[in-house]
Amino acid sequence: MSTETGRRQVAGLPAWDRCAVMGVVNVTPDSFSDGGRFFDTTAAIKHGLDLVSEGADLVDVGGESTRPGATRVDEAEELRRVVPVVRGLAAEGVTISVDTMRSSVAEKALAAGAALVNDVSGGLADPRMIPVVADSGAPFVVMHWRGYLQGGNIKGVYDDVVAEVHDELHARVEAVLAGGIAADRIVVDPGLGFSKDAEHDLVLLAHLDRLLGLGHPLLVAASRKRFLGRVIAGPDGAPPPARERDAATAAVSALAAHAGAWAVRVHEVGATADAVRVARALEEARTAGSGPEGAR
Ligand code: PMM
Repeated sequence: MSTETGRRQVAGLPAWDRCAVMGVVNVTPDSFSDGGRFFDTTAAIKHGLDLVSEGADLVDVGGESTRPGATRVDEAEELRRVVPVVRGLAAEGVTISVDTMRSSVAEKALAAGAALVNDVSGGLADPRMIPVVADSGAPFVVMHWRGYLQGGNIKGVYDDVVAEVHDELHARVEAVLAGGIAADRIVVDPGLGFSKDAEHDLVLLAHLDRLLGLGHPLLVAASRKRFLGRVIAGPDGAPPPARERDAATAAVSALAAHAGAWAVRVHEVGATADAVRVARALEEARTAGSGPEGAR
């Protein structure tokens, strides 16, 4: 799985010839950047369909906010939020990932038509998650996670963030493989903003090649995150609100696609859909330009 194609393809999902665009539907009242806007089932389904028409290849449906300090939603409520939206989007032929740390939600979302399980805890939050996903045969996103974002855990401590995230992800991938999920169905994700500060996020983004060295397709989820607010802050140092970070997000999408990411997870899809196409065109131009003709 060390080839470009291997990094770009996940068994059980459609193959895209470029970095895929994962649009976000947060069915939550309190998510970090879009909480409350798509809380109602009908609005959430419509939003997912809008994201597809704007260029999303797949839609990530989540019912629990992971923002720092968030309290956990209970299981029944998470199911109530997520399953009807997954069912509604699946009926329209949308490729769906379910963003959950609970095996029960993953299981019911898969039964309702989801194709991929995206667990920000990488299987750590719920011991049943890996067996449930293994039994289903669905692909699985293993994100780098150091626990719930409460208290001291909000800000992680690292000597060498790239090496530590790499090694901890490697250990999770080993656990997931041992639990029976096939190697070609595992996606890795650095977990930007999860127990990481702005510097950590930037260093990780600057070293995506190291994470690609894990030999699995890579998902990058930078959309509207705090580190981008910091990067584009005005002269007074105040970060713009989350919804004014979409141009910066699209810039990260282009860079991540260029670095070889399998997919980028974003709230605003249009600009990122363009960005990944530009990255793809450059890739083609590089290949065309590397022969004797193109070298002129
Ligand atoms: N970040 C959030 C939610 N889900 N999933 C993956 N795989 N990686 C992430 O970094 C990630 C995620 C938090 O973002 P949001 O609440 O602004 O959508």
